[in-house]
Amino acid sequence: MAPKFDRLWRDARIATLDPRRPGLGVIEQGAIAGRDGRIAFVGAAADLPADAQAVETISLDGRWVTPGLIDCHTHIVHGGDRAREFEMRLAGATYAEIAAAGGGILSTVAATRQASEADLVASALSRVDDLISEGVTTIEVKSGYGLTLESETRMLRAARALPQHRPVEVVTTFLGAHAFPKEVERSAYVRAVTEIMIPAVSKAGLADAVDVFCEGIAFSLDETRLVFEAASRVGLRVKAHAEQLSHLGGAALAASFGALSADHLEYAGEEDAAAMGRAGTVAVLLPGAFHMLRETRKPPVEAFRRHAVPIAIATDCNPGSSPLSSGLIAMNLAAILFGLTVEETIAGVTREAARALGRLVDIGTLEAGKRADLAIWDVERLAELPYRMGHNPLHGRVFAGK
Ligand code: DI6
Ligand code: FE
Repeated sequence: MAPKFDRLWRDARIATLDPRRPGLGVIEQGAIAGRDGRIAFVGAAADLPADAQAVETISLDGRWVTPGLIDCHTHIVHGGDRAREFEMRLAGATYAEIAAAGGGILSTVAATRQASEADLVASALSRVDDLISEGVTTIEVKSGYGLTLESETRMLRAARALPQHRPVEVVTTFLGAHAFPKEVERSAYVRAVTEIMIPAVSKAGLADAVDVFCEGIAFSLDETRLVFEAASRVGLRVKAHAEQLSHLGGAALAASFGALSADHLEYAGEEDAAAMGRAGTVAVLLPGAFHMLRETRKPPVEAFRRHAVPIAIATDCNPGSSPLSSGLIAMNLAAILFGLTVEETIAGVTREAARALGRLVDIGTLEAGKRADLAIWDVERLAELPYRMGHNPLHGRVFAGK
């Protein structure tokens, strides 16, 4: 019987990212077929069964196709913005002065606590639309601007509601351990996170993983360990904001818990890279935050390569340190500021970002059986994706075959 497809894309140049093929897994003169939202065929057009039929056949006129992009680290759900604080920083104010004037993470906490779930969804959607317009099909969203059980779960519910409004997959992360709320004593807050919030969020099925901001100005290494232990008790995978502003050891600790990823990593070193390589923990680089904070210390990319640490790139879209809602600009910044190759930048927002979310079985590459999430690009060379700044070459975007 002739194979029946819902849709067939022909005359495509395909970067499959299939790890069984070299480099980006390129197929020239390729074809992709979708059925029931999944990829039913991907390969050379010449290998398509001669009697294959599709309800709809689309010629891509030689355009490039990549997997739909994946933004694996965002704080896209939050109340308010910090434009006033940005103005103060440009006028020379220090972080401490801004915090004393009510700024910083806690000002976003105040704005987020005041926002209803509908407010949070509405404000997030404009940023989600920015990402979607550049071919993003999966977005990770963290909580962490509520810092009470009620407001953290409201953030997670808002994140989980986004796919009701847009064709996109959302993966949620509980980040109650982002900052210490003013009204609670430090150890009491750690207990609230580990004994109340993590079990409750897990029971409600609202989080896919647990994250900690492990930093001198946030959670100590010992506090981070307590949070990881609580996550492990309820069977949730962990990840960490680690070695962003100083070296505390969060990346190696995360690796010892089999973390999905360690993120930021400007102050990480050879030993951290070795531990991450052994554990299969992905290095998620966030060049938007590096840029906005005028950081000069760069993540140890050479060490990650030496220890075969997978490298992903994300926007870290948040109102303070990275008000960035462009995956393409994140790719450009990672190439220019951190020295990633074109192949690394493309793998970093597709295959390796899927790996960082524990979703590589289903997304991140173009292989038969995976969800049919495609980004179709009006470019001659894939290098144009990280090369051009402020130009959007997306021709089409397919989410789950549509
Ligand atoms: N690291 C960051 O750069 C952001 N969060 C984090 O853990 C900062 C978030 C903010 O400033 O609102
Ligand atoms: Fe972050």
